[in-house]
Amino acid sequence: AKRLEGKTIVITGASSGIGRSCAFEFARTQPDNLRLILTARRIDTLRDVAAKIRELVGTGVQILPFQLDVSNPDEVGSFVSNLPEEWRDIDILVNNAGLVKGVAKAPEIAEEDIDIMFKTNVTGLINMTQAILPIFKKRADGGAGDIINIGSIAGREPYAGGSIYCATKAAVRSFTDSLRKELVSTRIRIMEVDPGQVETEFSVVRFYGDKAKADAVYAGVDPLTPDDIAEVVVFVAGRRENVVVADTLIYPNHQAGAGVLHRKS
Ligand code: NDP
Ligand code: 8X3
Repeated sequence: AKRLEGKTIVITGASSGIGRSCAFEFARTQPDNLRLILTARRIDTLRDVAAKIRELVGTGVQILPFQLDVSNPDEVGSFVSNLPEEWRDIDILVNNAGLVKGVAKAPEIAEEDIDIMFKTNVTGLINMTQAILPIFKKRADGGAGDIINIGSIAGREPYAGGSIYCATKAAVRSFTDSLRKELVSTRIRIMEVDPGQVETEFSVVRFYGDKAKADAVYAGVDPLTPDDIAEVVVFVAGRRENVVVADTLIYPNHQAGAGVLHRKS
């Protein structure tokens, strides 16, 4: 826990699911001295998350809710310069914002769905990384800081009805691995956390708000909770500086691949 003391952490997609849980878990682990910059499109929801964290841990954790659409390159480009000065010395970036739209198969995939998945999951994550890296690179030893990218089992095992989403997560994986190699002479750590099935708003978003369809995804199975993934994210961030947990894959017990789930009938 001491290792996270005084850190400034940016989480994208902190209004829901895994990102939201990461905010709580960082705060719970380091309640005395931490700065959390919580970003997403829904600023009111971020303010609620911030209030709940303050209720739980008090004011040792400073929280800045900040509206940011990672799919908008201009917003990402001005993100750091729009932060209050004392919030700009970022130590950890959790690139979590992401989404899936639909289960359509080619040639029926809507152009706008293709576009939003790539803009958010791939270009957004790359733009965030490029926005923050200059801060890391100014530090001693060639630079220091952590980037934790949320990938997915879907980036390792593509499945029918998920071609675009799977392609975006495979792109995250390639970008992450290249980046780690580019930065090998620095103290900057590039880490990827790949969840299997986690019950969040993910499926509600996939089915365009249809809650019944989303619930059916989790019927008869026992998915991970977003807190399960947050524990791993905070664990990798909390290792001593010479330890890089480069890559992890986390399944619920009934899962053994993308869509390979034991379902109680
Ligand atoms: P949720 O839908 O619960 O959360 C997604 C978060 O991303 C929300 O906070 C949302 O906030 C944010 N977001 C979406 N688009 C943007 C955008 N353009 N700019 C900024 N923030 C955005 O889903 P999860 O918590 O499950 O998803 C988090 C990550 O985990 C994603 O990258 C997802 O691909 C990955 N993942 C999820 C798995 C699962 O089974 N649930 C499994 C493997 C990986 P807002 O709408 O307010 O902008
Ligand atoms: C989410 C996991 O397999 O439901 O990234 O697409 S999957």
